Amino acid sequence: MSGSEDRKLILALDVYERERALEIAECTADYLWAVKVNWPLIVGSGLSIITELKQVTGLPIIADLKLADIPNTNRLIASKVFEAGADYIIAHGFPGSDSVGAVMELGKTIIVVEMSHPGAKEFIQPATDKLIELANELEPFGVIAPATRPERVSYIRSKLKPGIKILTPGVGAQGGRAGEVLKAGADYIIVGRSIYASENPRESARMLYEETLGV
Ligand code: O7M
Repeated sequence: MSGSEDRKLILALDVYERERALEIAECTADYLWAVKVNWPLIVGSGLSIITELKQVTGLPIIADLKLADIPNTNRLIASKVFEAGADYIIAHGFPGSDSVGAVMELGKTIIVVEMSHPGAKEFIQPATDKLIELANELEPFGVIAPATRPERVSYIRSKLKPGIKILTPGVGAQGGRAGEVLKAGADYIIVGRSIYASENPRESARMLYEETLGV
C-alpha cells in the first residue's frame, strides 16, 4: 500500500447512521485519500460526525454541501463547517465569484464545474466553460467533473490551469470506470455505493484502490 499522498480514492459516505458511517470509514481508511461527507450523513448524524470521522480515520474530510447561496449565507455555513474540522468544502460556481470567494476566504474549496447525472446536460454543461473560467480566476484546490463522461474530463483538464485538481464522482453505481477517468485527466475518483453498499466495503475499497495504481 502506498502513502496517502499517492492515493486517489475518495469515499462518498452517503449513509444516515453515525455508527455505520464510522465503521465503514474505519475499515476502508487504509485505501482512501479522503472521506466525503454529504447532506444524507449530516442530516442523519449531525455536523459533529465530521469531527468524529477525522479522529477515527486521520484522513482529510471533504464537506460536500454544494453551497449555492449569497456570500453572507455561504460564509455563515462554511465557517461552522470548517470549525467542525472539514478540510475542504464543495461549492457551486454558478452563484458567482463573490459567493465562491466567501467560502475560499475561510478555507480550501472545490468548485462544481460539471455534474455526473443525465440532467447535468440541461443547465450545468452549457455553463461549464464559464465555470472553468471562474475556477481559473479564483484558483481553488479543485473542481468537480463527471466520471460518467471521461471525454468531458479530458476537455475540462485541457482548459483548466495546471495545479487545480479534478475530482470525479460517478464511478461504479453511475457507470463511470476508474481507470478510464484517471487516464482522461482526473486526479481523484469519488465512490459511494460501490463501497458502502457492498457486502465487504473494505474489499471493495481495496479493489478500487488497486485499479487506481499505476494509471
Ligand atoms: O458513487 P455514488 O453514485 O454512490 O455517489 C456519488 C457521490 O458523488 C454522491 O455523494 C453524490 O452526491 C456525489 N456527486 C455526484 O454523484 N455527481 C456529481 O456531479 C457531483 C457529486 C459531488 O460529489 O459533488 C461535489
